[in-house]
Amino acid sequence: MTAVPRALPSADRCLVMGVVNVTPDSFSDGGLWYDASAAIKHGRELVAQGADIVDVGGESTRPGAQRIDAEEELRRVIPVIRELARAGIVVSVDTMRAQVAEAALEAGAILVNDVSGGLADPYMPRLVARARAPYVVMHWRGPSRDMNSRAVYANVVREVRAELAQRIDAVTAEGVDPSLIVLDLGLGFSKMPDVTGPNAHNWQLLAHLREVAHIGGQDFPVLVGASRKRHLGRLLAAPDGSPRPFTEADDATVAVTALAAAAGAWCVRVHRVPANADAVRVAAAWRAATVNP
Ligand code: PMM
Repeated sequence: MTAVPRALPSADRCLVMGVVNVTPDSFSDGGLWYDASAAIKHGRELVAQGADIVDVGGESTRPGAQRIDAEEELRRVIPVIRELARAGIVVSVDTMRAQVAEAALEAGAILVNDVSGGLADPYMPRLVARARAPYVVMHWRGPSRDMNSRAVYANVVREVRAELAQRIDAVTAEGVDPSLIVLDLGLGFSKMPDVTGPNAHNWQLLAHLREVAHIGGQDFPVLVGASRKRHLGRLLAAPDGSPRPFTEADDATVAVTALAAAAGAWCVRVHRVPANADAVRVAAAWRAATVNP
């Protein structure tokens, strides 16, 4: 593969990454964009609505999900990535496989979003290093099928930070340029959805996102993937305790986006773009006025 020097996408505000799950079974939008032409149309729509990046994934990571094989993953994502990239759209590929990342970069993706942070496929960091691609390293403790059993922390902020620091060491040892690394808190991945108390893992990480990403004296850019996740459904539960369905958690996602962007997040990964695109602009104005009163 040709090594193209790439830079991290950036703007004077938090970026918005719109999600296109080319899957029959993703948590919140499984089946909607399973057909390539529907996925391409949706990707274009997300950009028209204000997305800076379109994240294309072919494998569901919902709790309990089983893995699909590489051929099926390639079949799902490559035609979609090729077409969106051809239209000039900044595309990221959501994959844990080096083989899929390599084909996606060749098809025009510019960023590799690896929810396993290089743990699922030992070849991934080297591939990313050779391609000089921006690399999202998410906090991950193991496959989705049994991730809830790994959601055990004495201090979630300290432990996630330490585990991300280990991943940074591991991937940079394979040649990944630290200036192309984005960290992700891994919301919902081996994290309990509690609203308060010691198991409010997602909320504790969100409230300390800058601290989690301050590693080795460097402030790494942070990607926040809170959209429609279980901790929002739990927060917004009905009086009888039944969680709010994920399709009715988009307003809460926007609230998280505003707070995360105001706290300095680099990017938010969201399913519904328009209100989130507004929220990052609100946060940018808020931050600018804080810096220049
Ligand atoms: N969440 C999902 C999939 N990919 N990638 C990153 N970097 N961060 C996330 O939090 C994340 C991700 C699962 O959500 P979905 O199936 O609803 O898209």
